[in-house]
Amino acid sequence: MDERLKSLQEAILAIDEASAVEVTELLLKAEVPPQEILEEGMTAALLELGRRWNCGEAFLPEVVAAAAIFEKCSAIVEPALMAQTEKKVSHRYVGATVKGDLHDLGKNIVGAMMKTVGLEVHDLGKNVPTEEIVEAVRELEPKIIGLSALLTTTMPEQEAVIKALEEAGLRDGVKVIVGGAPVTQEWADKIGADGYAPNAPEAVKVALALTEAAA
Ligand code: B1M
Repeated sequence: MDERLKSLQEAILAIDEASAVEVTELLLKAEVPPQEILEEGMTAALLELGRRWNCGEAFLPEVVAAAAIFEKCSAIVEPALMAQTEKKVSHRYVGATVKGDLHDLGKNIVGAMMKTVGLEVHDLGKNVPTEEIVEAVRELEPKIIGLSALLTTTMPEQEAVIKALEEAGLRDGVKVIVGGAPVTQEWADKIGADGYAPNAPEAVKVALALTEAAA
C-alpha cells in the first residue's frame, strides 16, 4: 500500500483533520486516482474505526469526529472524481439511506461514483421513509434506485421499499440495487432486489449492467 494512503488513514484515525485534509490534497496533486484515495485511504480508515469500536477500543465521539473528517476529505476528492471519468450513460438514479438509518457516507460515495459515469443522481438523503422513496420513483421515473442500510435493524426497510413499489405498481419500471456493510448477495436475492454491490465501484458496474439490460 502507498505510504501516503496509509498516512491518510492514520490522520483520520487520529482525528487530525488538518493532516487528513493536507494529505488528501497532496495525494490528488501526486495524481493518485481519487477512487484509491476514497477506498484505500478514507473508507479503510472508517472500517478500521468500526473494528475498534466493536472491540471497545474506540468510542462514539471519535466515530462522529472521524465521519466529519471523512466528509471534508470527500468534498476535496469528489471534483477530481468527476473530472477524470468519461461519461457513458444518461439515466436517472435515485439514492437513499433507508428509514431509521443515519449512516450516509457510503451512500454519498456511491452517488458520487454514479455521477462519474453520467447517471443523473437524485440523493434523497438519509433516514428516508419508504413512502418518500416510492413518491420519488413515481415523480422522477428513475431507471435505478439504490438503497443503503448500515444497520441490521434497518435492512428490512430495503425489503419494505421493494414491497411498497410492487403495491404501487411501480416495480416493473425500476431496477433496485441494495448495499451497505451488513447487506449480502443472499439478502438481496431474498428480498427480490435486482442487484447488490459490496462497494461503490461495484455498485456502478451493477448499475451499468442493469441499465444496459433494460435498454
Ligand atoms: Co454507526 N454503526 N451507528 N455510526 N457506524 C456501524 C454501522 C456499526 C457496524 C459499528 C459497530 O458496532 N461496529 C454498528 C451497526 C451494528 C449492526 O447493525 N449490527 C453501528 C451502530 C450500532 C450505530 C449506532 C446504533 C450507535 C449508537 O448510537 N449507539 C448509531 C445508529 C444511528 C442510526 O443510524 N439510527 C450509529 C451512528 C453512527 C454515526 C452517526 C456516529 C456515524 C455515521 C455518520 C454518517 O454516516 N454520516 C457512524 C459510523 C461512521 C459507523 C461506522 C464506524 C462506519 C460506517 C461508514 O461510514 N463506513 C460503522 C462500522 C462499519 O461499517 N464497520 C458503524 C464508511 C463507508 C464509506 O462505508 O457505509 O459501509 P459504508 O459504505 C460502503 C459499502 O457498504 C457500500 O459502498 C460503500 C463504499 O465502498 N455501500 C453500498 C453503501 N451503500 C451502498 C449502496 C449500494 C451499493 C453499495 O447500492 C445502492
